[in-house]
Amino acid sequence: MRLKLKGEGTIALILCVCAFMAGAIRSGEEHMRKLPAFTKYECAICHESSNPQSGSKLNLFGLKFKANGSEWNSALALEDSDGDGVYNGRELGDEDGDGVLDPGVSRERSNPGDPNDTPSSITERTWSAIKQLLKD
Ligand SMILES: [Ca+2]
Ligand SMILES: [Ca+2]
Repeated sequence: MRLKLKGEGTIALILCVCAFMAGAIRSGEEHMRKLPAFTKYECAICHESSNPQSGSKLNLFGLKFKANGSEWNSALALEDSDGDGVYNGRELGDEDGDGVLDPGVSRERSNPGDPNDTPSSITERTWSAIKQLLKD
């Protein structure tokens, strides 16, 4: 009988943990949907990990987004949260922060929470590939 109670207690604990994690994931998705774009980087826009667990650390943009009430607006668009020299609106593809992607933009240009990822770094790689093709 005692073992059965332990088993039931374990199952109840697992169900509580699963429900808590599902709530945390749903909460993260609600926040993500407030951004103008999130299809390329998803959770890594705000978290240090692309597959964050409950309690996962926020990156520099995630901290600013949270401090801004988890709202995307022109003030946040004009900041450069990760300090890479490219403001958040440029990186997320919504330069004026009105929540609508810039013309011709279908997803994030780069990650506003990653100082090593900028639109220009993509261009450099593209140019490098073009130069390599011209050499051949
Ligand atoms: Ca930036
Ligand atoms: Ca960046």
